[in-house]
Amino acid sequence: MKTFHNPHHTLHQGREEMFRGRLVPCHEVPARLDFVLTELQRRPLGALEAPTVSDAELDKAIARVHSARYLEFLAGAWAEWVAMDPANAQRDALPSVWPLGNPHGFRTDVLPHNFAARLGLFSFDSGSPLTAGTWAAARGGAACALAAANELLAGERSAFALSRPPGHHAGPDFFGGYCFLNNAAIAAQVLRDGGLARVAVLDVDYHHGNGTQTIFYERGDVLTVSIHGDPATEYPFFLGHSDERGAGAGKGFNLNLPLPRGTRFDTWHVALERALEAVAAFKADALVVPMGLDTFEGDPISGFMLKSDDYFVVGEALAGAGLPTLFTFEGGYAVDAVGTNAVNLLEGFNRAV
Ligand code: SP5
Ligand code: ZN
Repeated sequence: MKTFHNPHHTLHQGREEMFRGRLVPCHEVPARLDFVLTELQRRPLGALEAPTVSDAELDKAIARVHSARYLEFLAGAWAEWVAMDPANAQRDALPSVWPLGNPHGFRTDVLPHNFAARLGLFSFDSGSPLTAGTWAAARGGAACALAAANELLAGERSAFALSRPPGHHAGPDFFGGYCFLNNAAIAAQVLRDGGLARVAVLDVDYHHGNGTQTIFYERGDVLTVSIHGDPATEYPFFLGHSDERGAGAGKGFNLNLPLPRGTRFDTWHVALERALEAVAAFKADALVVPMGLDTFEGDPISGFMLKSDDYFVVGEALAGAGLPTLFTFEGGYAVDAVGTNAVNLLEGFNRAV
């Protein structure tokens, strides 16, 4: 399994995130990726390289998933933030005002001139600082997703897009949950555009993959499945319930398997089997796995109880789907365990293929 890692990831380095009225140190830190890299050097799974894709190909792949006005905003956000106040160069941009839901609510069709207003328009939380290097880092991550998808299209059994910031909370035109570009969705769409008729996404991060669900909600060609902490109590709260089954042409092609905080591996594994049954019934041509390791018992912001050895079993079970499989790197905030847990899962997959 080839790994494409993002050499630009350290350009995104948020300082603080808003949490219950306080600014607390960011959980989503560069060391997360470094721990995975170190573990991959210790236990190699295959070649480890930076992606080499053309700017044109990359722009095209990103624009298949995200709206033009969102991408324009993201690309220019830092310059605008600093233009508001030169002192902003020393601070991360965090939104503080949002247009609440339509219909008959605030308008989202008219772009405000005020940058702070647009920062809110294109986001859904104040926990995801946008920094000087966020765009470059996120773009480097999308390049990893694209390169990994190309790898599958060339006939490889698997590939790993190792990048941060993560992606699965980012929607067509919003960031949040530490995510800016939805790497898993970009990969899934590249696979579709490369000729695969049906692509399944099986999200195993602790948090519901709301961005990915939203991107594909009305489509029948991409199945989205997510196993996650019950949104009644867990972030992102406002999506991820079991009655969300898709809409229009996508009706029946979204499956949410929420589990209560405190869930242990035996119960989680039953949900994984259900998820894999849905993938099999869909007759997918490829599988994309947004791989979050925040299901780990030691995770500081999550509530499942998986142990490091359990990830071997998760990888094996995913391999059992028998599909070309692409992994992205999502959450996992027990920083010194995230390398072990990620490579355990991928090694479990490799052993079983
Ligand atoms: C990709 C991903 O896993 N995103 C998760 C985003 C979760 N954001 C909300 C986290 C709340 C953090 N709680 C801070 C506790 C401080 N003691
Ligand atoms: Zn997560």
